This record gives sequence, structure tokens and C-alpha cells, in this order.
Amino acid sequence: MRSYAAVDLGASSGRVMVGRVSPHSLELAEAHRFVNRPVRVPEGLRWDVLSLYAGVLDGLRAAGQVDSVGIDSWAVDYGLLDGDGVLLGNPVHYRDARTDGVAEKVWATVPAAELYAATGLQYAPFNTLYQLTAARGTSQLANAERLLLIPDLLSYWLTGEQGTELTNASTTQLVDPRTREWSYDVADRLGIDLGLFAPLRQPGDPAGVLRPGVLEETGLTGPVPVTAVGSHDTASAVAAVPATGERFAYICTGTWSLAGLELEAPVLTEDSRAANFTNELGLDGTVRYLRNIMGLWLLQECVRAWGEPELGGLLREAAAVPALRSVVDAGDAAFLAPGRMPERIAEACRASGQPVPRTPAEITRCILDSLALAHRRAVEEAQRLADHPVDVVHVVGGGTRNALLCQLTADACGLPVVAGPTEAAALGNVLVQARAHGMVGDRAAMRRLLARTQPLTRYEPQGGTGRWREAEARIATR
Ligand code: ADP
Ligand code: LRH
Repeated sequence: MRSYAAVDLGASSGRVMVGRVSPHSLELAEAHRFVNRPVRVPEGLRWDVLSLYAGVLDGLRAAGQVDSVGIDSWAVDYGLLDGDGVLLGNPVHYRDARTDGVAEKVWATVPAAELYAATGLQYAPFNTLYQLTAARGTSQLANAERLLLIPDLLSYWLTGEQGTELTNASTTQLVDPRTREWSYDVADRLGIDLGLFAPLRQPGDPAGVLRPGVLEETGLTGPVPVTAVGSHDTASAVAAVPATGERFAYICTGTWSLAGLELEAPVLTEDSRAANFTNELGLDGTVRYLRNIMGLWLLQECVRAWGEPELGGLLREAAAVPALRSVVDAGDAAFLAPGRMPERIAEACRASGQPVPRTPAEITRCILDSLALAHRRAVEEAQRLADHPVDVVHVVGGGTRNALLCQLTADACGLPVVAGPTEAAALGNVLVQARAHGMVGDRAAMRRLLARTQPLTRYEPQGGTGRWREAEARIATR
């Protein structure tokens, strides 16, 4: 039996979990959880990365002695360091408005179709490539000598060693998914200096040991190795999908819904680009072929606007609201920015000629129906575009605690949903460390261990998919 600490930072909360692993058992316990609250300063929306790092240290202290530490977080964002290795300002939040209108400038140099063929990434305004283009000419970027993605930045603070973990690097839109190396041509044409990035490292690679100062602050006894994991939280979550065969789709539900397939090779066709599917990199040469859907962010923002009512009660009321009265396009980037979410959802319903949801219960129902509809669409289109049929949809992440969403997703997809684990990213993080240290076997063995040890709930599809197809027709685009 060995213990591994998984630092997992989501957009809404961070946690340090401890996984106890043997070849036949897997237990996960929460050592510490803390809010991740972005801060709006005069220049825009920023991550409070120092408070996140403090949460990591508190978590490691609470975790106690472990055999290794791994870090994963949300994708695309980064910190810039000067020549002395000192952080230059607070990392910019991917929902910041600085990337508004930037894509068109990029496409004037590298047309969108060429960019997709080279990087396989779906268009999202916040891909690191667009963020770096938006940052051009700022004194911060001019003074930067190193760029570290968020998990790599925290790993650097813990160990003093720098690297760029591959799964998260693939979300920058600067990596070629065929070679799994930097896309030198794209970077060159856009004037992006790849020398800013530390060398690539793979999930499972050693990433240093905790510094003496960190050992002192956390009360741990060294040496404690840090191990690179799938440092993109979605890569870790997909690694922890408890699938028992090949014919499965997954939906990682949290702040975002990431819905798609695990493939052996990228799909870089024009149809795939038009459908806005992404080819992010996963473990062991796999590709995470998926679509980003706004996810429970829509509900988080409404709940914030309503003064944080209790979620359980709200979901019970939403379950009693008639189904599919109004739906919005939960893939629409118009919902990306924070603020006025109940009003924006009502406006979208009005604009598409549907009844306008008014009460919190009605708006919540509209969000959950819309998410299930977007899940259906992504699962169906991914199968067609990748020619990879599935028999089951695995739902993992915080959304597994929302039984109504899981049932609606099964109904909309017309497929059984297997929900769980809830802390999939942390489990994927733990298992990649365990594998690197020889405690578990290959990816299939990791999944068998998950399927055997983790509580899972099965939802059978009900009611036929006809009414979902009808609702789909009400919203013009994805
Ligand atoms: P992230 O990692 O992106 O921060 P999580 O995977 O932690 O997100 O999921 C957070 C979401 O899980 C919340 O926005 C909420 O909608 C859902 N959730 C959390 N707890 C519950 C609960 N008790 N009942 C229903 N849904 C829940
Ligand atoms: C989910 C996630 C997702 C990214 C988004 C920025 O936490 O990593 O995969 O697209 O955050």
C-alpha cells in the first residue's frame, strides 16, 4: 500500500486528496478543500494564485507523509516569470475579456482551417495561443523569460524545477497532435517564442522533489518526489473513466462539460473543425476528442446571482418543472463571461421564440435540459466524426452529484449513463503517480481497478429521444 497526494485545482474549488493504492485496492480521502475565487482588479479578471498555492501547502500539511505528489488544474492559463524565476503579476483568468476579437487577427495570419489542421484544437477564445497574441506588446510579456502553465507553476514553487507537461501543453494550441511536439510552424508564423516554454515532460515523468522550505512548512519528511501527471484536469479525469471496454463516450462535468471520446489518433477533418471538436492529448499516445460545453458554470453563475440558495432544494424544485419547455445553446461562447446569467439565459430563450423561464426553478430546469441536449449532440457527433460507436456514456466529476442531470443525459443520449467517480481528476492524478511508481499496471488495469473499487450509479434512458430531437431543432447552432 502506498499513499499519493493529488492536488486538483478546478475553476470553482481546489482540493488536496490522498489516494491509498495497492494493486487490488484504491481509496481516496479529502485532506483539504478551498475555494478558488478569481478577483477582478482594474486591469481585468485574475486568478488568486498565491491563495491557491497557500491552499496547496495547507493541503499537503493535512495530507501527512505521502510517497509522491501530483498536480493538475484547469487548462490554458499560465504565469510569466522574469529571468530570476520570479512571477510577473497575477495569471490572467481565461474568462478575461482581453481575448475579445483577437482570433480574427490570428486568422488573418494563419487561417482557421490551417490552424485546425496543424493543432487539432477547437476554437475557444481563451486558448493560450490567443491569450499570448492578446498579451503582445505588454511590458509583462516583454519582460518574461519563462511561461509556466498553472500546474507547472505550482510544481516549480514546490520543487524549484521547471517543465511543461504534455496533456496541458496540448491546450495551448501550439502542439501538433500527430507528432505530440511543439507546432514550430504555427508559433513562428504568429511570432510566439516557444523558448518561453520549459521542455515538455510526459505524465509519469519525475518532476523534482519538495524543496526544504516546503518540507518545513508542511511538516513532511523528505525526500518527497513530485510526479508529473496528466496535469490538465480533464486528462486526469479521462484517465479515471471506469470503462471496461472500448465503446464508451465520457462527459467530464464540473464548471465545464467536456464530452467526447478517447481515440488512438486525432481527427483533423474539415467536418470536425466545423463541428468544433478538439483533439487534446491524453495518456499513452491517446487523443481526447471532445467538445467544450459551458457546463455547470451556467448554474454556478445563476446561483451566485440568486444569493447562493441551497443546491439540493433548487434541484428538487427544478425536477418538478415540465421538461424541455425552453432550451439554450449550452455550447455558445456568449455564456463565457461572468455576470447577469439568469437574464442572459432568459434573453436567449426569448430570441429563439421559446417561453421565457422566470423563477430560479424554471431557469435551473432550462439549464439542465440544455446541458443534457448539448451532451447528446456532442456524443452523437463525436461518434459520427470519429467513426467510433459507443454503447455507454460515462459521466465523471462534480456533476455526478446531480442525479437529475445524469438522468436527463441518459434520456437525451438514448444510452445508459454510468455516473462516477465524482473526484475523477484526483483519481486519475493518483493512478498515474501509482503507475509511475510501479504500483498499478497499464491504462486498462487502472480502469479495471476503478470499476472494481469506486461507487458507480447507472441511469437507464427513458422516454425515447424524439422530444430531444424536437428541442434540438429549436436552437439553430451548437
Ligand atoms: P470544478 O472542478 O470545475 O471546479 P467540480 O467537478 O468540483 O468543478 O464540480 C462542481 C459542480 O458540481 C458544481 O458547480 C455543482 O453544480 C456540482 N455539485 C457539487 N455539489 C453538488 C451537490 N451536492 N448536488 C448537486 N450538484 C453538486
Ligand atoms: C476544465 C478545463 C477544460 C478547459 C477549461 C479552460 O476544468 O480544464 O478542459 O477547456 O477548463
